[in-house]
Amino acid sequence: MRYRYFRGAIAPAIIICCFLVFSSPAAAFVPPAGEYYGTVTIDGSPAPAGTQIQAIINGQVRGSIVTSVPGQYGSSCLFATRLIVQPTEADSASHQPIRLEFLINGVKADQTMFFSSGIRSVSLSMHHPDTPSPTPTPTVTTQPPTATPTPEPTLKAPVAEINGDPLSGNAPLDVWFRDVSGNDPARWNWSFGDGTFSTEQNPTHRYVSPGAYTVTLTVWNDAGNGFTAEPGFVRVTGTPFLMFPGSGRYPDDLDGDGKYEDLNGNGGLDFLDVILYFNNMDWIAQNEPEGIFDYNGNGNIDFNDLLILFDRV
Ligand SMILES: [Ca+2]
Ligand SMILES: [Ca+2]
Ligand SMILES: [Ca+2]
Repeated sequence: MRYRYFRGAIAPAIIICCFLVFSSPAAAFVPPAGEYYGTVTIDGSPAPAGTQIQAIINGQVRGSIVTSVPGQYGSSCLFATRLIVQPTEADSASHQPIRLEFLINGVKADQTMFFSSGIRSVSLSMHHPDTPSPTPTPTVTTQPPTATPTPEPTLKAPVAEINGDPLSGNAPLDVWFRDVSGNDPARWNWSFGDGTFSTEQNPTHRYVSPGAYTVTLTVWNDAGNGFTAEPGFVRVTGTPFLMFPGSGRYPDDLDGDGKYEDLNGNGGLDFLDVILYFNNMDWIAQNEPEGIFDYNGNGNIDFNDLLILFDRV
């Protein structure tokens, strides 16, 4: 009876065990650990101390470190704590290069590389997506190991749109124009409505005469162009801003305080400006926007203004 039981159940079990033992393959090669260190940034700023960095192979965590100083994980020092990455036997079973990814506080880092043993410096960065995402948790993504390349975003023709500041005021009026076009234009052509133009993206322009100005912007990129025209976009009031008699340039406000001291517009404050002021005091009062030459702010052009200008030379 015992023998029959042996033959019926135990003997096949022993045979299966022996088969399993002798048929299992030799242990696969496990590469030595890699040790990583370097800089780490989040959205372009140094990652704060306490940031968790995880090394991911085949969707599994194979190493982890928490930073102790801002913007840096591990270091090259001999005894420093580094991010130790230890692939498993299964990771190396395919005999293919081992793909290594990183998570920074649970969010995928910008860098992906092949694993290598030994000490290695790798600068890591991570950018949160523009759309608000749920609080990142330090769980492992279940992405397949081979990352599929994201398709290139297709470029669209730009849609022109403009802004500016200020859009009204007395002459001379300095307006800072801003390009707020959609679809990433690469070239710009502004027309300020007074016969002047600019190819800067965000130009500043000085209006010298009262009026309502139509501002246009043409934009280009590799996919096409866009155009917008804004009638009456800039409204300039007050007295026209003029060049001084015999001067070929507009006066200038050298320090941006709203008072114009470079009367001949040669880029500096000098005795010629004082002489020009002295010779044209009546003319200024009658022709120019008075306030910008009224240095003492008493409401008229007087000798005290002249002395103030003289003192500054
Ligand atoms: Ca000034
Ligand atoms: Ca001058
Ligand atoms: Ca005055």
